[in-house]
Amino acid sequence: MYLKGPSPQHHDGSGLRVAIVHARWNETIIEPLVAGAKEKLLAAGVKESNIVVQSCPGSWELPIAVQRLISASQIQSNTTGAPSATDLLAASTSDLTSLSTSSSSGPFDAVIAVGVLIKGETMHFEYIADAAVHGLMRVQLDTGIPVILGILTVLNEEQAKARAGVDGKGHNHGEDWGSAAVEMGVKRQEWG
Ligand code: DLZ
Repeated sequence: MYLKGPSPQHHDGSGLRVAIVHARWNETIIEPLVAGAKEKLLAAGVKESNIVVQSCPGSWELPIAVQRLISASQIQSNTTGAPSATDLLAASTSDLTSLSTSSSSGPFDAVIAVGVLIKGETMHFEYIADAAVHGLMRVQLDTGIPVILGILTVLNEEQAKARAGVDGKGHNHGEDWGSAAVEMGVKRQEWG
C-alpha cells in the first residue's frame, strides 16, 4: 500500500541548481531512486548542467558529504577567478574538495540526500538512521539550504524495492524527493 504524498504543485525549476548526494550501500535500490529524483528535476525545468550527482560510502556519511558540498559550492560562487589558498584549505577537510572545481558553478538551491537503510540483526540500523536524519536536519538549518530527506528506512529488501518502484511494484519515492527539491529551492529563492 502506498500512502498518499503531498498534493502536487507546479514550480519552475529552470533557475535552480540542485545536488543529489547518494550513499553506495544497497546500490540496486539507490539507482532507481536517484533516477526518479533526477527525472522530476528535469521535468520541472532544472537544466541537466545544473544537476550535480555525488556519492559517499554509506548513509552515515551523508550529513558531512552534503555539508561539504554546500560549502564548496558557496566558496566557488563567492570567488571570482581561482579560489584562494584559504578557501581551498577550508574546503579540503574531505575528499569532496574536487567538487569546488569539477562541476558547473554556483551555489546549490537544494540538495537531495539519498540512502537506503535495511534493518539487520544489530543496532547499526537504529544508530545510523537516527544520526543521519538528525545530521541532515542540522545541515539544512545551519546552512539555510533545503536538504531533502531521501533516506529509506525499511525492514527488508522487498519493502525497499516497493519504495523505489522496482519490478513495477509500489511507487518511486525518488520522484517525490525531486519535486520537493524544486519546490523548496524555488521557495528559498522567493523567501530569501
Ligand atoms: C555499516 C552499515 C550497515 C550495517 N548498513 C548500512 C545500510 O543499510 N545502509 C547504508 O547506507 N549504510 C550502511 N552501513 C554503512 C554506514 O552508513 C557507514 O558507511 C559505515 O559505518 C562507515 O562509516
